[in-house]
Amino acid sequence: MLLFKVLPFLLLAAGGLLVAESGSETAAGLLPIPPIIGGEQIRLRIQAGELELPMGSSRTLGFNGDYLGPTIRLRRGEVADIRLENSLAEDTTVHWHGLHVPAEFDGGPHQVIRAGSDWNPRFTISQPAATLWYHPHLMGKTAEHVYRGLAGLFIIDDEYSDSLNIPKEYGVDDIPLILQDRRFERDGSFRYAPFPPDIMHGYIGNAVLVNGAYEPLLKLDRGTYRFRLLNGSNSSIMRISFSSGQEFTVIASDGGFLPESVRTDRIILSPGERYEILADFDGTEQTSLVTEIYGGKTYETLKIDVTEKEGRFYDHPGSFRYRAVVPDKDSVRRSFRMETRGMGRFTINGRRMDMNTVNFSLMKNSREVWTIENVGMGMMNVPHSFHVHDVQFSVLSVNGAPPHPLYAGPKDTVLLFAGDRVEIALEFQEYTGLYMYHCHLLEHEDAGMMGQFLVE
Ligand SMILES: [Cu+2]
Repeated sequence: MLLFKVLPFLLLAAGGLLVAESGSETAAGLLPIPPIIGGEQIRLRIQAGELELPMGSSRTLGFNGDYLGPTIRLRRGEVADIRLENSLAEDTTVHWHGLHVPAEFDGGPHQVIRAGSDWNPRFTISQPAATLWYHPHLMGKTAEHVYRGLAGLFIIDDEYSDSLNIPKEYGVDDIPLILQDRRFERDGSFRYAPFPPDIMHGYIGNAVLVNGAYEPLLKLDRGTYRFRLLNGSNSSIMRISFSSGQEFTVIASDGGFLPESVRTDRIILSPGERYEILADFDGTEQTSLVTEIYGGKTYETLKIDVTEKEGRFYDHPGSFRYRAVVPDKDSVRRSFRMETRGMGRFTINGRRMDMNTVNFSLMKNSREVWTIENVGMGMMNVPHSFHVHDVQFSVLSVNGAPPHPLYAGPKDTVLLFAGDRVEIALEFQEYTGLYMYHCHLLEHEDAGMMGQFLVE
């Protein structure tokens, strides 16, 4: 299931690939690192901007800047007090993806931040160390707002992550990588203008940006580096590796550290998923981070130059503390059929998202077992990713077998190719209210592949 299936995947790219073949002398600069923001009050201004890239300039959106946003960083136990100012001429929302938050502050489609107004969510961080993120979630507009640049990382630290002997210096040996494909037009800009096939297959790009930059350079001393990877694309499923073919160690998934680290030379991230990896760079070499888009092309996304300077090497931990969600005998079972019923009709259990319909209710302080199935046939054979708000869940099985070790840790988003069936265990604690579940391929989500549940 974590290998790419060889499926005919019709990619209808509008326009051609207009990015000049890049040699070693591209004008690209150093990898930008989003600044850290934290403390007692966090201010985020949602604003319009312009992103300059080697191919041209694009009209974009950002938090406190032209494109993307700062990395929010808080500790478990701290209060997140966030003042968002929407300076746009249109409504939006901001959702805290992967965070356990009160429903009223979840930032889903019901918590609209009107054009020109403020929103002040306030909640206590009560979950383990993890790499999470934030992005808009306005009904029918999520894809466009994220595409234009509204996204940022949200890092949580705790005593356990402090105690680990792993790279921790943000931007130095602990490096955030937000990967996003974008479709550049003939004029060198990107914009969000989907045609009906783009809804079916996702708004797939013809170049991949890292932290909002095109083929940037990362200069490293010899040593061990930690990368926090987010697939921030709208719909592209990405397979990530190094051009050298070197192996690395995966230490964390969506919601925090894995029970056992995983040694591999490639990982797949569907939109919204995160992994943290440790990679050793020994000797002077040039390598790059390679991104292969499912059904699309392969890109050398980030150039990595290793200098002769001796940095620090770390042993890669073999296991971590992780408390899985274990169903009990009272656990309610539910099933979710993700189904494409024709062009633009994306359903879960036969229904499209309706703001006025609560799809089901469940009890606070209960555990449940959900079975999710991608019911895909023929032309409707497309991947989906299933995301649940408020909780980190445990994957019990994939197609009847125990999950791959990469899916054995805390998750909030899972990838399902056509025909796949995934069983997850969830625990709903502390908060009541209305939360979303949906496909995280944003074109599918906006086309209705979403529902809402009420915790009572
Ligand atoms: Cu989908």
